[in-house]
Amino acid sequence: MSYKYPYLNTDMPDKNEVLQKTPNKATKELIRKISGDGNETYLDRFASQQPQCSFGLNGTCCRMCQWGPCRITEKSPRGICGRSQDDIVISNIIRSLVSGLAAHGRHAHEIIYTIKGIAEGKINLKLKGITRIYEMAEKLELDIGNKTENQLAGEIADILVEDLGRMDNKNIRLLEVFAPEERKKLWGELGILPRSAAYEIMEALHMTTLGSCSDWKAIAGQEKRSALAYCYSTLFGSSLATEILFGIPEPNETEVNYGVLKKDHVNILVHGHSPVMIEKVLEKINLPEIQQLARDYGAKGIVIGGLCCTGTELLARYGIPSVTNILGQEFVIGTGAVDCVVVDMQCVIPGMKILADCYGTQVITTCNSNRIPGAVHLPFDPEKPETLDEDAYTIAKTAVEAFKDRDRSKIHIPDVKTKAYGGWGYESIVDALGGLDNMAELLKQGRIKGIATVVGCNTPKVAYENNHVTIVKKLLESDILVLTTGCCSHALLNAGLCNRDAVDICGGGLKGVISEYGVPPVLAVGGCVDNTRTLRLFISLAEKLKKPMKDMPFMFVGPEPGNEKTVGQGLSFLMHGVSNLVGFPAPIPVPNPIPVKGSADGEMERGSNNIADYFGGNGAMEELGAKIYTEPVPELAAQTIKMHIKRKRNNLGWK
Ligand code: MSK
Repeated sequence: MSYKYPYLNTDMPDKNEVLQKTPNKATKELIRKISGDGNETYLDRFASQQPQCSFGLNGTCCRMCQWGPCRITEKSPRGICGRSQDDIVISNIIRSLVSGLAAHGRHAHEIIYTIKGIAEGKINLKLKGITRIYEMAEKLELDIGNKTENQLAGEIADILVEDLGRMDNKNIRLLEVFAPEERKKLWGELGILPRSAAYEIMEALHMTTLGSCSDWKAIAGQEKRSALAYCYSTLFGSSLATEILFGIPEPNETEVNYGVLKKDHVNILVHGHSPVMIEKVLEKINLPEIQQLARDYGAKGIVIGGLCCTGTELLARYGIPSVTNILGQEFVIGTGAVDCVVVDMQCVIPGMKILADCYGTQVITTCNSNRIPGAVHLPFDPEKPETLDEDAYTIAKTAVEAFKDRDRSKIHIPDVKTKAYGGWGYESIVDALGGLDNMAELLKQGRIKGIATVVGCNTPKVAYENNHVTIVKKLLESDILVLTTGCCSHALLNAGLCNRDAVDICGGGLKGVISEYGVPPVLAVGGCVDNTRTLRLFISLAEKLKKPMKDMPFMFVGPEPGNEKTVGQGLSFLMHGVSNLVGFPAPIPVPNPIPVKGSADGEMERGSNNIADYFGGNGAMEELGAKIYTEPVPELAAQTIKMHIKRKRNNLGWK
């Protein structure tokens, strides 16, 4: 059964449909187990929320002042203040976008201030990304002279801080040094070059508050400006700073999936996005006394498993097994085998703690922005790092101590483990595929028909992980190389697609590439901020082939959009001329087909509204050379992506 939403041209799945379609056998077992234990998950709460509000789904509810809420209908086409549907819809979207920008900005802030703390000798960590320090210093034209690596990193951090918070009318420095010339010129002509994350958030909220801007096109302009701030200040800022801090990732082989947990071990999960505190906690867990403590309590050892983007960061750097993503966080608690979850920031849902209480799992929060009632709280603050070592030790000890007190009678760990090859970065992809010249040639010859970055969250609105996995399998069959990050990467890692053995499902061209170069068909490139690695690759390949980005056979795919942060991910690529495909209609009224006036044979034409026409029609295409497609049915989504890539190749004269 599914929940019907005819005005969106789609359905949403109930628990039975998820059980039928979700690709991971372990997930099915755990959904049944948790229900059998009498506990609820997001699937039950999603059912209680049915039907979801049509105004919310269409983005036509305005809550940007205290006169409303106002809802747009045929009877009331304007809000109380006179605001139009277009103004309301675009304002809701930009507010989501800048929420995501704020989240990544806060993430960037923690990482960059950690670098500053290390450079000033206040934080007891060692910078590992020396190559990145020198590359950035050169790009930012710093005077290297006899400066130490820490001094240079400190100077780079200062520039990244300016990019987060600059108020005067100057460009984001990372945009100046990393964006393609052709795009910088275009953005300049469109008047959408951003100042900083903070300024653009301020301006977006300002423009959309009561009595401010009532020109939807001007708000759309601010949306594009904010998307560029998102991309270059917070994504590039976080990703590059993390590489300076912890080093550039190298591909490594490991095992992933729920079966990495062990009944007779202490099982600790790490969750969130910013792995600074956890880096220290790992150091403490490896201390002989903590290992001994685990044995004293009867455990045979300690297992660390990764959730969400902290999970993908640790997989990339240390080959630490990842387990699952945002919508799997309750399922893994339902194994009853998790002793402790250490969380930092973002994507930690309250339902996880509710279930943790049911299974006796300890939750430890480590970021002041992410408090959870009832959790042990030991925050990391890079500006007050004095207790970092001591707190990390307490976390390691508390996590191990949780093992001895827990009821172990409800444990069921699905026996599902998958071999995976993760930890790809910009440099390692280019090296593994024989250099940029060779990669460009592989694309031109059609051995790789195109590259899709398939990324992002999960949503309860499509059958869990089914869109991610189905779309990617179809793309591989058609010789489209896939790069992935974030929660999508957990689905693909667990499905065995980030493993060379998946070669058999690829088309002939891609099969040959995989066999020749020894790469897996899906390259897991890290957490959600690491989409910058893919963007750098797209930019470099377009430059190598002397083609504008908009002409290249590339696509951004977000099959299961969920978090507000996803809005900026897609728009970051759109701004570069890379079209998007999203797996569920955005909160924009769907342009439902309407009968052609006077047609006797039932002919239909595409419906229309300004915002859908801008993003999904000719507006963005004419301005940026890219548009957004929406398709919730995964088989049709894959078809759309293949057609898009084929069209690009035809226009380039490539077979
Ligand atoms: S964790 S932002 S649900 S990818 Fe980065 Fe996953 Fe999306 Fe959070």
